[in-house]
Amino acid sequence: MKIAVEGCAHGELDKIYECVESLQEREGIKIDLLICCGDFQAVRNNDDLRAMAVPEKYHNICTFYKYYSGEKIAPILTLFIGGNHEASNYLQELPFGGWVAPNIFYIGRAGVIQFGNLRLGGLSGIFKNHDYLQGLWESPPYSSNSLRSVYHIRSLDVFRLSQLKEKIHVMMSHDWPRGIANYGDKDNLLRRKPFLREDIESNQLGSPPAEKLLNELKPEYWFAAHLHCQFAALVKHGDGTETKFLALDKCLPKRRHLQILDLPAEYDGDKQLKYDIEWLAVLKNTNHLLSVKNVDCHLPGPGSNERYNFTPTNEEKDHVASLLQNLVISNDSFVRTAPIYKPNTPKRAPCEAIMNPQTVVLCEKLSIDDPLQVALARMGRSMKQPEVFETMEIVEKTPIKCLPMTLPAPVTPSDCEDLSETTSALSQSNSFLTETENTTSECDTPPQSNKKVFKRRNLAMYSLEEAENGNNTSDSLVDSDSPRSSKFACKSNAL
Ligand SMILES: [Mn+2]
Repeated sequence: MKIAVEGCAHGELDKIYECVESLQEREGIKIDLLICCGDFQAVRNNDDLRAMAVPEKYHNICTFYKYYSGEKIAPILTLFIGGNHEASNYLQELPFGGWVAPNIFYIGRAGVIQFGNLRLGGLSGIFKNHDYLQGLWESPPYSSNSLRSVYHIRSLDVFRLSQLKEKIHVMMSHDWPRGIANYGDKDNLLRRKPFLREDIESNQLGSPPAEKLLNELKPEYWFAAHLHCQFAALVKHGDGTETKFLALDKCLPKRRHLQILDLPAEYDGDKQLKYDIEWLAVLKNTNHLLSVKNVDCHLPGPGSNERYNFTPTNEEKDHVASLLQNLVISNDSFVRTAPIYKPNTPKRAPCEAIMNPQTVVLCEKLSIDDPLQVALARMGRSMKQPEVFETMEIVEKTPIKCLPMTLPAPVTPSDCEDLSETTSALSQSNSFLTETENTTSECDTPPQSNKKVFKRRNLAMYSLEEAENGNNTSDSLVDSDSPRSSKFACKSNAL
């Protein structure tokens, strides 16, 4: 089995697929799977651009929209996690993962998926200490605050991953696990990225929860992106196992953004994308721990009276397997829930959360809650029913707006002597990482009340919680005729 790993994609799917295809031709190989470590930018249309935390000058439609509309089909099965530059409104439709376009699969806020006999895990977003313990409270329309906090990693997702006991082969995070710089050629890294010195020396560089997961899960490989540079490390665990870590650059000419992984045939299996039973059982076991409050919440641990170990038992796994029947994730389940891109349409910040049938079906099967639906219900709002947009509806050939790039040469780890070019675009990548000020703009379509078609059986428990807090009426939590909560004026702070 051969896997291509990409660092930050930044919407450059055309370029990435070109790279992979030219590599296949040159080497006479077949790549089975492409994995992308965040900043994927699954931007479907102009509105989605306004749900992405980037400065206005980066509001570029790039190339994902072609794969969403059906104008192009991803030539290689593609799996990705979220980073800090995403169409967050779209990723929020799929908290437990799903197809964002035919042949392009998002792993979810956190998740584990199988490809053949290979088990891949992912953690989306980046770590920010001040949001780590918060509930999953964000929803469109985003404020200047929630536009950023929406992609900050939450403890619940990390807690869920830490319940896994079966071997994870490949793990992905967007930011690096904290401390990882100490396990590779740190001096070389500092020569290329001198501004990282202070953070590395004070052990502030990277994500503490990713570090914890790396030490607990001990995957064979860990891939990351975010810092826009290639860096390899080897972590030796106490039990004799090892994790090979590799961070990759973003997709730019002459940058080390793509890595081919050649795995033994024992991983091949059926080479189909499948749900992971242990992971789904963890989701089911921990569903009651979901909080959608904009406050810190704490998860159970040793010393409390309630259950705190949610590693599924064999019975729990068997039960989940019986609920799903078929584990293969069929490409057919992809649904277009938002309009395809049309040039020259105004960029309006998304006001409404769209219900994605992929999430509805999975939640129904497992009897788990869609966090976004619960967050909205708490405010007396409901999700917009998807208008299902037909395949190839009005597919027009649209001009590529991204800057033309020459085809970058794919690299291998042995290929890391020539480092001079890696610092050249430093200032550019720096500015991209910077979180900047926003301007406020009016959102002219208020959220509509929609008759709910899909019911969620566990919503009652949240209405109880709400009644205790004295907010709204419990009616408003179940149906949608009551006015929206005043907490979210129809005003959106966007870029
Ligand atoms: Mn990033």
